Amino acid sequence: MESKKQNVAEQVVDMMAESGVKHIYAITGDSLNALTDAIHKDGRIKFVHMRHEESGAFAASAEAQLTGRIAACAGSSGPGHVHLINGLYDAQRSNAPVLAIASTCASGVFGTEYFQETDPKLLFSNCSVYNEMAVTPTQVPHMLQAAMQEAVGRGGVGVIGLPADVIGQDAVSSYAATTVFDTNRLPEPSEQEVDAVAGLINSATKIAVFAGSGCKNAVGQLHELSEKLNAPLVTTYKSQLELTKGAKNYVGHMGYLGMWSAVDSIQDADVIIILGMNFPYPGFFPTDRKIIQVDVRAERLGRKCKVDVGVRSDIGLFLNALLPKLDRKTDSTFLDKALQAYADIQAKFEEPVKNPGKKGSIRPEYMLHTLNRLADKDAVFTVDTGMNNVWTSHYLTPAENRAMIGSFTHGSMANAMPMAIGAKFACPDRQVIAICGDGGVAMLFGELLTIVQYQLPVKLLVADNRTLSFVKWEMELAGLQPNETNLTNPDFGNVATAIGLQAETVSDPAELEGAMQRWLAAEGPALLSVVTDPDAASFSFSKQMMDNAAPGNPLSNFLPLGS
Ligand SMILES: Cc1ncc(C[n+]2csc(CCOP(=O)(O)OP(=O)(O)O)c2C)c(N)n1
Ligand SMILES: [Mg+2]
Repeated sequence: MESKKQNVAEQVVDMMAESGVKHIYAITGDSLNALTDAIHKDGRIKFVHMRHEESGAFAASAEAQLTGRIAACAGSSGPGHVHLINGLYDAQRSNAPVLAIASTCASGVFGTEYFQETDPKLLFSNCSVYNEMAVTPTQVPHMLQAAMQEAVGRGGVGVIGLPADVIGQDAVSSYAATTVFDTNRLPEPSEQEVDAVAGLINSATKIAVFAGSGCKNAVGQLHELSEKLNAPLVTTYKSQLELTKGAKNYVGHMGYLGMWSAVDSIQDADVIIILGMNFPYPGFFPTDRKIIQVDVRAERLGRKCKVDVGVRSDIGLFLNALLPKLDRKTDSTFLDKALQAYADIQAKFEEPVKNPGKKGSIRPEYMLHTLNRLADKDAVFTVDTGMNNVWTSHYLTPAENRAMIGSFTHGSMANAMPMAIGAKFACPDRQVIAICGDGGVAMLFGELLTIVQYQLPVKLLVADNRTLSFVKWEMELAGLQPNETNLTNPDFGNVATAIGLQAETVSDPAELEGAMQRWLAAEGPALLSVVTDPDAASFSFSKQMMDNAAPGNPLSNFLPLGS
């Protein structure tokens, strides 16, 4: 093997750039400094200097999810890379192809309780598809190629540990490919599998389709399927924007944030067709119906419910093969009932618009309804975990080409602002709106400074309800006192103004729309803090709970079970 003049850091940067990495979200330090230096000298990758490594991982996760390309983050020795972990869990559980570089202390002192010593292989073992430590320069190109290839090929996090003594050494050239191969060969179903599914469907009358993000490249066929079968189309919350534009048979999405029209469609169907989804709650599925599940990932088949026919296939290829074999259904009784239920729920969702709250307590439903009207048709929304998931789930609509990302499977707080950073770097021409909780925004507050430092024109909406409202509801519904859920907040508008953003706080519902227009029209980064009702809640996944909500305020201030 011949030695090149590159050092290991330069080789790593070269391989990353050749593989399509555009940004690395990180904080430099100690053993990472050589990499930072190499990135600047090379010039093809932008180093995005974050204020917390966790945010860097969230930002990379957002970029990877929006572009489908590999994105990168890095943390320095010990605490630097330890901070990556929560964001990496999110990326891994969102199947986002993310490369994480964990620089660490010199290999000669491993196992000696050296300053900042940690073991990245132990640390990242449960949130990665590939996780290795290179202790010689020879290993670096092999491991780096494998980390990126597995991240792209299996959809998840590839981690490579780079000790301080390795990163500055001469690189060793190798056979390892310098690019990542994203093959287009998607799994197809066999004819027998398609025939088995068609037979089951053709002999049934009440059919429901439950679709997740795996359908995003097959939206036309998905709609055709539900129309041909007069089947209610139910989605996951995560995929509600990407799958529902123009869908005639859409009846809402499933789960605790969803609508009972969707839940009942799944409960009452004789045959349920599940396509490309990883919905987390098994309790929503009946156990005595016929269930067909199709997924590109074989390991997902049968994981969430009792499946009768499981098929490993790309959804588009599967539906192309299946659709010609299906008889068109004529009876629409089951579908009509579901559509009516969905329309009734939508009518209730309109009520907060007529009653938008009072001074110091704006209804968050009204806030999201107004945002949905004013945001760009191709906006990217990032959503914090908490009550904002509820409101976005009810009020955001797809428009032309909107996208929504959040911590939908890992369920971490504080994801929206750092994800908006990654989203804006990934999609500079689109409006990027972070919908943040007051608890969420405070958790990774430092990223406000990152946004100012780069003058990154993201729009931050803070729902200042002075509580960890989602958890307050959790506790109240469980019959517990909602202790430790209060937040003493600053005026977020004033704080953001002091930091250098264009910012405003609005507490009068009559002023919300005007403030929102100013905020969205800002050229640079802008923050709008909205003083919202801490007691707003919605239980639309259950007809009974929705019907029993307080009169005149059907979605809010619902007195929970047992109180
Ligand atoms: C990192 C992390 N810590 C704690 C939780 C538990 N949790 C879920 S939602 C939530 C409250 C979020 O509060 P806030 O951001 O103010 O949103 P709100 O529900 O008030 O709209 C908490 C504490 C979590 N999901 N993630
Ligand atoms: Mg809150």
